[in-house]
Amino acid sequence: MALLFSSRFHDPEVWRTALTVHIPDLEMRVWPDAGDPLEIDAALVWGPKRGELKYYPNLRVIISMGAGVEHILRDSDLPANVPIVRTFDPHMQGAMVEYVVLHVLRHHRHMPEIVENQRRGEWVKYGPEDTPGTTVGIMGLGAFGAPPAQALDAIGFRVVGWSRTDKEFSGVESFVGEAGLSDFLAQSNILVCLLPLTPETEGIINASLLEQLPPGACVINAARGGHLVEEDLLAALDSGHIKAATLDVFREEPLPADNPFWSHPKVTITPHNASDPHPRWVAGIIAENLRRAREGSDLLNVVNLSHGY
Ligand code: NDP
Ligand code: OXD
Repeated sequence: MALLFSSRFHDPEVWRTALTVHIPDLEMRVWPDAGDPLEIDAALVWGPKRGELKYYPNLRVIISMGAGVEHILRDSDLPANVPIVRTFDPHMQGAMVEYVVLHVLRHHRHMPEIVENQRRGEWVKYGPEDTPGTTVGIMGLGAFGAPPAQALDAIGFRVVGWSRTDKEFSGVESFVGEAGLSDFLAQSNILVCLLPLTPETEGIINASLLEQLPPGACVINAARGGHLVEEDLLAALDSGHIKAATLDVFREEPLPADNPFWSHPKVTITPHNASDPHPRWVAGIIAENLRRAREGSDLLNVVNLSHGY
């Protein structure tokens, strides 16, 4: 049986090398050269072409090349009854902790302004900052939201989290669903989005959400570009209600050269690299899911299709 590799964004040979360490006899076919469709029993994908995956009648598992799965679920023509699994590992979770802590601290310690002042040769003092009096609000307390929440608590910030179901993490106050959103937002001086992109969360960072944040709040989006209504953030930055933003993800990637975020003085752009799934890190978990799918045993990190993540 063979693994189908399908991504326009990843180098198949790098992934083949990493996977072969765990599966020495790996048979991997790179789309569109899938060979006999009957031989494909697993697919490792990022943004597969619409309808592509239903051409393999013996497919046992669809493996996302990363933690997000919206790039698979947007295909309305997926094969029925084939489980989808997400891919991440502790290295990736650690990288997200670094990214969120880095950008929270940059905003908290006024680094964008200090760097600008240095360019102008201006000595301007800020602070001292009240860290326990600063609340970081994390939207999404899953595999990538919970570890930064706990790291920020350890540094001394007040941390609140928002999720669909209640959470009990020490040092993180939990807010739940629609009913808890306004109270959560009203206290989030720095808002971090780590939600999956689903029909419920598409466009969630919009004018109505932004106006519920305290004046001078900062926004960090490390989830998906589809969470953000770009014009609404630009308006909130230009009015001064939102002080600054860090954006790792965009509706169109790479971010087009004429996008106003590139030159906006209050925006920091990173090129969707908060936490990349490095093949060497995640090959082990992918190999494990492939082995389980072939044996018919329980898979790891299975997507709940009714929740969409
Ligand atoms: P998980 O599925 O582990 O967690 C998702 C969290 O979001 C859960 O806490 C869930 O609540 C909450 N949630 C989902 N829908 C809603 C909703 N409608 N209302 C309130 N809360 C909701 O996801 P991960 O943490 O693994 O990943 C999150 C996203 O981060 C990924 O989908 C991906 O898009 C992005 N990502 C970005 C990376 C980057 O490099 N920029 C790297 C890795 C991930 P509950 O716990 O109650 O189910
Ligand atoms: C992911 C990502 O979903 O890197 O893993 O964005």
